[in-house]
Amino acid sequence: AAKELVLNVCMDAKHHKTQPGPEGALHGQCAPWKDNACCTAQTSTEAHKDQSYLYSFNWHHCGVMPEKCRQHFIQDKCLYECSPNLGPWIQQADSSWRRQRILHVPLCKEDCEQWWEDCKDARTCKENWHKGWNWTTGTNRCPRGSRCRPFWSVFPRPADLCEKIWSNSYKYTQEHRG
Ligand code: FOL
Repeated sequence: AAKELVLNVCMDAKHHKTQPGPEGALHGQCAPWKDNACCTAQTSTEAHKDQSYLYSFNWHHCGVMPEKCRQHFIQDKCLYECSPNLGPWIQQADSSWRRQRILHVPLCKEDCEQWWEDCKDARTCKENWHKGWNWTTGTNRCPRGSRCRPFWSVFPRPADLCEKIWSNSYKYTQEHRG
């Protein structure tokens, strides 16, 4: 049936397994996915590192990201790398580093608002973190002409943060948790 085609699948992206399966143990905030995951244990460990090999991405490009904010980015990485339940939102991506992406995954209102609240005083120079960085040193640095500003200024509303930062991977919704 049609639903079996989108349930319990992994996207064809940079670090995902070809099919979901049990992992025994996953690191830290990725542990909830251990019984059925699209990430390996190694990827789950990397998801917690500041400068992991996953994308060589530097969260601290405008000074140190506060710990409470960092935890939301780790959680995002765990969901993105490990979830076997993103099938309905998988799309083809015309990108050099992945064949598929997620688009408009609904995010509970409270999850998006807590992410924004805990990051509002962190700083960044870009609204879309997927594109336009200066990678000449091997990690992302702010491009010429951009300025480090607080998240509340770059992303005035919670929906701006959740939707824009990863090119509409998420959609802010009025749905509640649970
Ligand atoms: N989390 C979620 N929820 N969705 C995602 O799509 C997602 N993607 C990443 C991490 N967490 C995510 C991957 N992040 C580049 C930058 C960020 C990144 C992966 C790759 C990068 O290399 N950017 C280049 C352009 C590369 C290209 O498009 O060819 C740049 O110009 O900065």
